[in-house]
Amino acid sequence: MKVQVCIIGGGPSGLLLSQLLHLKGIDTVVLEKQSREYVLGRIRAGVLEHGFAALMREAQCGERMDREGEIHEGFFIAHGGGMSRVDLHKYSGGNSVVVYGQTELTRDLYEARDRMNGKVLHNVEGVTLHDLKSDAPYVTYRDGDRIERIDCDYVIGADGFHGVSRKSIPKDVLREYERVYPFGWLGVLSRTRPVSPELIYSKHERGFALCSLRSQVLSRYYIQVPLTDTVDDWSDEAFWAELKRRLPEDVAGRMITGPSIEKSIAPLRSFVAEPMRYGQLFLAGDAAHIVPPTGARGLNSAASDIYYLYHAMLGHYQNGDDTGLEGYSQKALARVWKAQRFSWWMTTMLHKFPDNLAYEDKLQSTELEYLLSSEAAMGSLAENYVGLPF
Ligand code: RFL
Ligand code: PHB
Repeated sequence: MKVQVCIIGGGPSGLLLSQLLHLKGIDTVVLEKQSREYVLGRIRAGVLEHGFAALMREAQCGERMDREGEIHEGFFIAHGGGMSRVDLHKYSGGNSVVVYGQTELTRDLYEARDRMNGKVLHNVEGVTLHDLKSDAPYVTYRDGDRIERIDCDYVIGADGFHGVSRKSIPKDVLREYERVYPFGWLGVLSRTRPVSPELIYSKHERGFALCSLRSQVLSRYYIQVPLTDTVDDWSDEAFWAELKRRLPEDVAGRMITGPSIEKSIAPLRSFVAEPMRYGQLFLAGDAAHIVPPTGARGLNSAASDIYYLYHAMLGHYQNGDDTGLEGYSQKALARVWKAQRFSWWMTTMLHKFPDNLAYEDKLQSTELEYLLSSEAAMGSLAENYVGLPF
């Protein structure tokens, strides 16, 4: 097979780029290791910044998101038994976020690719990248006993944190920056009415908690847990009891509980790989960077990579102008690091750090008090949460 752009990974990053390029007549193929059902079974992000929503519309995939997604103009921070509202709309100059699940968004992207006869291959094994430094790179994968080969102009590594693309860059070229946090998030999805129409981020002595949602009949809740915990350690009853303990009394009192329909633990990690380009390979999304979910930035950082790559590819194929491709890594990383900073800051401010000095705990509480008392600090939080400009 010969295509212009070979995309590794059929998560939101890979599918969105494939869809955008297809609409401009640029030929792509997406190679995905898992089945479609598996990809759609992963419960992940829920909050989309407005720039991402605009990109979904540009990809002709925004219809259901606009119909079923919820516009959120603020969220709450619970602390010391009370709650403060962060008015995103007011402090970001009229912006908001869209609450729409990554699962639904990925489903919309797959359906759009199907409608346009896009090439998305599932269950591919042994994906290997070749000759990335030449102007004739190619990708091979196993299909049963056969080795298939795809020749292309460019390879996009959109295969997530555990993918093969980043690992194809020589170790002496790649620089990795990482911070692993000493806790994870236990998440529960439940077919219950959300306790609050807007998200609640809770800072509590027992650990962080988050009340999120997918719709007015589907709730998504998280609690901070030690890395040593497993899902089996947490019955539904134990989860609900602990969640309630970490929320203000009135919120806990109106919490509707029910059976979990998904329960998983995600470790928290900050990670950036530089550069995001090696020869004809371009990394995008979780393949190049990970944030702890506290700032709701992960998927949104992937979206800005895709935005830059999409425009860089258009420059190349439509105008013979490679400045976008040349500048991709630097431009993408500048925004990636801002999302890293924001996610680290939110995580540090709201979680319980078991090894903190009493002094550090005091500073942490002061950080939150300062935030809630300062219009300038609120403005900074809001502009980052709704998404910095691409
Ligand atoms: P993905 O979604 O991991 O997709 C990569 C795809 O590549 C496939 N793959 C391969 N394919 C072929 N060959 C190989 N060798 C391959 N290896 C892997 C994988 O099967 C997969 O399908 O990366 P992508 O597309 O870059 O998307 C990134 C987002 O998924 C991620 O950043 C977000 O989910 C992070 N995140 C959140 N982001 C937000 O912006 N807002 C949120 O509210 C938010 N909440 C979250 C989150 C992530 C979470 N977890 C579980 C990590 C909440 C949680 C709990
Ligand atoms: C979610 O709904 O999964 C979610 C929302 C906000 C976050 C993280 C996760 O900051």
